[in-house]
Amino acid sequence: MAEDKKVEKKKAAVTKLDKAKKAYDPKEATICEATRQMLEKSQRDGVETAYDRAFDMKACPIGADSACCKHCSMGPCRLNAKDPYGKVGVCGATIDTFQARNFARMVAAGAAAHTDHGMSMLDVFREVVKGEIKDYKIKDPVKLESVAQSIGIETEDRTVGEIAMDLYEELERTYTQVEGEIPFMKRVPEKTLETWRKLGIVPRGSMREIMEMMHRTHMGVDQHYENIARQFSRTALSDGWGGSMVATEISDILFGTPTPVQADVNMGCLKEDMVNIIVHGHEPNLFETMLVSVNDPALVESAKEAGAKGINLCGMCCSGAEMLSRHGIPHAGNFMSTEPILITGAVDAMAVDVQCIKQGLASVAKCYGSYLFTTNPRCHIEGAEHIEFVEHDPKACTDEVVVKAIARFKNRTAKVEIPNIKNAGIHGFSHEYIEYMLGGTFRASYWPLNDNIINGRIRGIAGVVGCTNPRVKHDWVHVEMVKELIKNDVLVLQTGCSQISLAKAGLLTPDAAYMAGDGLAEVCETVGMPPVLGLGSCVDNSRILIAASAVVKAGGLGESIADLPAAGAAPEWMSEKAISIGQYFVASGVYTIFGVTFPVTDQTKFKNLLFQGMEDQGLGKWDFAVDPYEMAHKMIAHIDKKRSALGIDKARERVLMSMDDRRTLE
Ligand code: NFS
Repeated sequence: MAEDKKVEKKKAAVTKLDKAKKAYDPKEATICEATRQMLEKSQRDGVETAYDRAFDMKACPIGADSACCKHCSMGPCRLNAKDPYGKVGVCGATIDTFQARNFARMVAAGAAAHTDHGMSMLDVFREVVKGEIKDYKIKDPVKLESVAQSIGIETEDRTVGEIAMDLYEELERTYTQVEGEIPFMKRVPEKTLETWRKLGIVPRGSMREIMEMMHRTHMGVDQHYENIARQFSRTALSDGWGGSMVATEISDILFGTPTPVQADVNMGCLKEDMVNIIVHGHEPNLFETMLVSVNDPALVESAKEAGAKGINLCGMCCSGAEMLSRHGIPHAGNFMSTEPILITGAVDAMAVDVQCIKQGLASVAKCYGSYLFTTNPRCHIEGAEHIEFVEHDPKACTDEVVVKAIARFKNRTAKVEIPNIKNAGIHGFSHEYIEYMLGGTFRASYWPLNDNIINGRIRGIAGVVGCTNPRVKHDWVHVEMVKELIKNDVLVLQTGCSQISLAKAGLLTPDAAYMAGDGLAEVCETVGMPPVLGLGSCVDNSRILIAASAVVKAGGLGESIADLPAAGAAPEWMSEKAISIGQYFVASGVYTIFGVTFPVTDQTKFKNLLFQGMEDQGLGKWDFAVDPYEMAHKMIAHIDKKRSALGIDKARERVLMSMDDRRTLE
């Protein structure tokens, strides 16, 4: 009885607190006008989103500094970040062991997500090649050949089926191999690979690396932060040059290699008078089949019978970014817009697969009578209906989603309010297309890019990628940082949610060249390209690695990726996948800066290893800043440092272009 009273009292306190609490200001939470409108509506409707929860819940300061350990039940142990060496855990573990183990497990989880996604794609590929799956086929045999050749598979006088089977078997080693180097190591510049061999971080197979990482971070195993770091570099490399790269390459072979396509982004892509279906997640197969279902004449007819003008399909997050790149399918918004879009009341069904799916979607969907369907056996959500997507009969799932969406359209009760905002842009810059765009059909090459970097019209290259995060103003950090970079003649390559932030800000159009510095603007105008190139989803960061290798190979900019005037950033990151990506960029030789927060304690040996020691070993290095302009200028300073090491810093001083210069551009 006394217990009951206590609970009642506590409940009352919570309610009182809820009533008294001040809400956050949507204008301060996002620069995305559509998201802002929907957040204001959510406040009017009394519907809670991640923005409310981030406002209510302060991040745990001990966890934020990575100064806690819960790897055994003698703890959880907490150290004092203000006095990091003043105390150790019950087992004697130091702050450096704590941080290295925590960081390593983030890398392992992120790498597992990407590599498991890649493995799913490889499963589909195998079944297609064996003729067991008939709904997909090899759409890009040219890419099949070039990927096969890149890892030493004979292609001459052989059938597509023969090459494909060999490629499958070879790429399976990316996961299952226990000794030796994974196949895509053949794509790594020789000098970069030499550094990895010297450090003992060349990945064997991702399953082995992830397993060993989990073992070594178990209580009482690896307790030297430098040794742990070697294994997390190796694990991350098995993601970037392994699992993620397989995901990208196999998706291109099965569904087509992207070429530039104009497409719209933002919530204005929803249509009030149509059945709206959103696909949100990461594996392109669900989305590809959904595209078939929404075009099925019988289903379209049934939508019309329900009073709709037709069926409207939009993407969100990363599989959305892939469909945007491959087919020009409209994209409705990035990670921090997935709850707000449901607040429009216009979403008849949202089908999700894996990764970055907030559990909170289920309750928001319920508030507006929208369907939320999980489809992947790896991801069920309490409160969401599960319709399993089976690759051997994929249309069964997507047809059912469409049928239910039509029923919801017919019985819509929620008031529909769609922000009337759409932004056009050019997406779909694969590595292959960039090479072609710069060099032309007969001499496809990265040399024109290198030449423009050497002569200083382009100061350097930045990869700006990653999530959005309610701890910072949504989209703002991405947009301001990228604007600052292009203003300073840095060509920006983008993937994932970051690409959508910039597309919404209108920077993925050739017209945006006016925002670039004179040198970069000249190149963009001559080639007809935007100053910001969208390469696709997060696994497509592997395209950036391939492009970096091609730049090294084209010559004149050093011998390894670490020599390039290049930098990477994830200004609004939130996921463990982002940490894995950051680490494989760093291990590949790239200076990489993150925003929001960084999971380390200041003044520790581990932080020093990440922020300086790795560079001393011939790799790249980590950095951190919250302010977008500071981030951009730190990247530029690094690019300039590399330019001066290459002896091309003088070239920038005479960047003014003569008529002759312009002719060489063409
Ligand atoms: Ni990348 Fe894609 Fe977006 Fe972040 Fe999530 S969708 S894999 S993790 S939030 S960029």
